[in-house]
Order: sequence, then structure tokens, then C-alpha cells
Amino acid sequence: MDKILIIGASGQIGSELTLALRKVYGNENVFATDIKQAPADVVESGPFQILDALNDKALIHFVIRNKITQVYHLAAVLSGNAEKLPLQAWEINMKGLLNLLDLAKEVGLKKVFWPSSIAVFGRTTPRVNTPQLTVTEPNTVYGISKLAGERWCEYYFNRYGVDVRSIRYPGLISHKTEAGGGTTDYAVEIFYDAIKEKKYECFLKEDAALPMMFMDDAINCTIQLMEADASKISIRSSYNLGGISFDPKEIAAEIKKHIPEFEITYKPDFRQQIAESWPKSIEDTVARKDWGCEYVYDLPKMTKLMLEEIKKKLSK
Ligand code: AKB
Repeated sequence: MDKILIIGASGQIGSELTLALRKVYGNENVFATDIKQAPADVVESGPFQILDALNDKALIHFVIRNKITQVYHLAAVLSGNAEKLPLQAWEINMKGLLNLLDLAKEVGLKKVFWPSSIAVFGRTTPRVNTPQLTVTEPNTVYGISKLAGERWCEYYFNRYGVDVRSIRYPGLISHKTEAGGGTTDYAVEIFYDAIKEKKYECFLKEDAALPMMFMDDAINCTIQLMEADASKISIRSSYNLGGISFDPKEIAAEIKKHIPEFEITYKPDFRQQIAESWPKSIEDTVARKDWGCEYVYDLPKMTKLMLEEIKKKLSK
């Protein structure tokens, strides 16, 4: 029986992935950890413990004591926040991953998942339908840490046989946990402000198109990748996932269909520069061919569900 450790279970991806994995592997077999308290449904549905993954001794003790066989390492400082404290962000983003890869090698973990990002691309990358293999010259500290992380993942696979798998997530959109410190956060904030204020001031320009994905699709793809037979995984750095692409003007127009009085205004800040260095859309045929990734949510379907769910949440 697999025993799964989630590092970063209180965050945007971690809190939802923990619940999804508990459905597949059983509540008691998915150990949620973070340096901060997790949402009530994560704490109440199975084991949760405060754990700092940068502490390599605490991490190895946890893994051995609980007979962990798979680890999902989701803790990271995202693009916007990382620019405020670059060296600290580098330390957090890299040290946690390197601790884990080395531990995987030493104790022989069966599988490791680590998230990369569209942030590995930069100004010299083709921005439309960005291919799996292309120029990667990131301009942000977050992107540099993700690109270095991808190289380390591939290195540990090639050199030591560590079965590490990864996805370059686009911006993730969820009604359960709010995003924190990223460039794509506007696409979550906009729903809350649309419902509460009927207006939103966007920190990106109206035509700043970026690849995005509804969280349910991201969770399903992640589990699909981790369950795929190892022989199907041809990419050991990180897989492109396309999702859906839109700009602030398009999502605002979609929201207006449900809230006609909604208005968006634009006041671009430093994150506009980051957005301009990232792809507008992503090509993901390799992921589709290797392990059959698929998405269910397009912009209209996602917008409708986000508005319904956030309205429910805010009226509680
Ligand atoms: C961010 O905006 O920093 C993240 C990402 C695209 O990796 N959401």
C-alpha cells in the first residue's frame, strides 16, 4: 500500500490535491504537511502535521517513521513574491527540492512529484503555442529556480533512477483556496471582486494573455501523470500543459455575461513585465501522447462555476 507525503498541503494546489489523493489512496495513507495550518477539510479528513521541508533531518525522519513511498512537493514562493526577496525565494524553492531528490535516492522512494511552471520560459521563447522543447531563458527568480529544478529532476532520474515527474503548470484557478503571490493571481481575485464590489482593478494590461487552467483539470492531470506507467514518461524535466488561454479583457467579458454591471479597470504594476516574458499559449502534444492528459474546462464553463461557488462561499 502506497503512503503519500504532501509537502505544502496548505497551499493552492496542495489543499485540493490532498483531498483528491485521499479519495484514491484512502484518508489515512495521505500525510498532509506544511509550515502553516491547513484548511479544516485537510486537517479533519486525515493526518496533518506542521513540517518544514527545508529541514532535511526532520523530512527524512518523517518519511522513515511513516513508511512514505511517494512524495508530492508543492511548497514554493511564486513569481510576484519571489521578485521581492530574490535570494530568499531561491533558497526556499531550491533547497526543498534538493533535500527531497536526495532523500528519494537514499531511501528509494517509489515516485516524486514536483511542480514546474510556464515561468521557465522567457522573452526569447516563442510566445504562441510554445513547444515542449524550445528556448528557456527565464527573467524572474521564480522562473530561474523552476528551470534549475527541472534540470535537477532530470539529473536525478538519469544518474540515480529517481522516478520524478513534473508538470509546467499554467496559472491555476480555484474557488477553494486563493492564490498567493503569483502573476496569474488576477484571474482568481477578479471573481471575488466581481461578486463583492462589481468592479476589479487589474494589475495586468487588458491584452496580457496567459495560459491558465481550472484547478480540477490540473489535479486530474497530476494524478494521471503520477499513475502512468514509467515506460510512458519520456520527459523527466517537466511536461508542458496547455489548458486555456485568455487575457484580462476576455475573462472580464465572460464575467459580464453573468454580472452585467461588472466593470474592469487596468493599473499594471511590476507583474505586467513578468506576464510579458511568459507564453500566451502552450502546446502540449507530448503530454497528450505520453500519458493522455485532457481538460474539461473552457473559459465559459470555468467562469460559471467560479461565480457560483464563490457566491456560495461568501454567503456562508
Ligand atoms: C505564478 O503566477 O507565479 C504562478 C505560475 C504561473 O507558476 N501561478
